[in-house]
Amino acid sequence: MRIDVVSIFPEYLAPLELSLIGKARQDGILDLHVHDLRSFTTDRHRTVDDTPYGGGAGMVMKPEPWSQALAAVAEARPGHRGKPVLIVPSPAGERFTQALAHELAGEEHLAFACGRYEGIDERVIEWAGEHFDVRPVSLGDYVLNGGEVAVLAMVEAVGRLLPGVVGNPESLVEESHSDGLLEYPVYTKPAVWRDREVPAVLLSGNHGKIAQWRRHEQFRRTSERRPDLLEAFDAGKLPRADRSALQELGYDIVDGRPVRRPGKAESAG
Ligand code: 6GU
Repeated sequence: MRIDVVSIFPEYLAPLELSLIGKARQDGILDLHVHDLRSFTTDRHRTVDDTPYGGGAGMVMKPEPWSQALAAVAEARPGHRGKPVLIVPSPAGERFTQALAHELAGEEHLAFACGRYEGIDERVIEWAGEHFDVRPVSLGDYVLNGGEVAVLAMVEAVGRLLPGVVGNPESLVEESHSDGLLEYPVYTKPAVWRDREVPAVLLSGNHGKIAQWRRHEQFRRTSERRPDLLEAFDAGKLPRADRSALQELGYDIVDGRPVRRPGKAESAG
């Protein structure tokens, strides 16, 4: 996969040389290029921003350096079919999810346009549609100073899904959000630490029981921390053990979705 990132702070992307993503680049799995937006300016001061039409606080990124940078990125694309995807990190974008990470991991070429200040002149986003499949994307409902930190998160989430990046692909199967539930809690040695014991079932050697306990913990955690996820969970054709786990946690299955049983107080455990 090829990835191009355009930013006025290319140094912000330095962590992409580390760890698994850094290794993926060395191994030739990820061909990542970071571009300095200012190198596409033509004035002496390398200006990238100006005051907003209509007034208001802050500055807006000028269209010309962006169009030059994005045209160069669109040119550089490794000769293939279709438009590359241009991700525009923005709190006003669609939500970044594991599903979107999987979708993007299937692309040959991704580009990221890191805005700063109050954002990029909207005409650039419109024009870019001629060369890219443009997707404004948000990490969540909070505001960052610019797209760089969001790009670090998205490149890591996408990059680790590329074949050969994560050593044991099974790690990708049993993790939070891979099946719409949060992950179960994990423990390692010692079996007793500061008077706290590892749940006995995990020491039992009974793999059926362990799998059942872990599944129950996934439902319990998701119910406690992310009831929105549990209510959206496809409970249509669950095995009997899963149905009773949901029952125990106070959920009925209605039209294939878990629905909190009314009137029942939070049950213990
Ligand atoms: Cl993707 N960008 C910025 N600037 N702020 C954000 C964000 C993205 N996601 C949440 N807040």
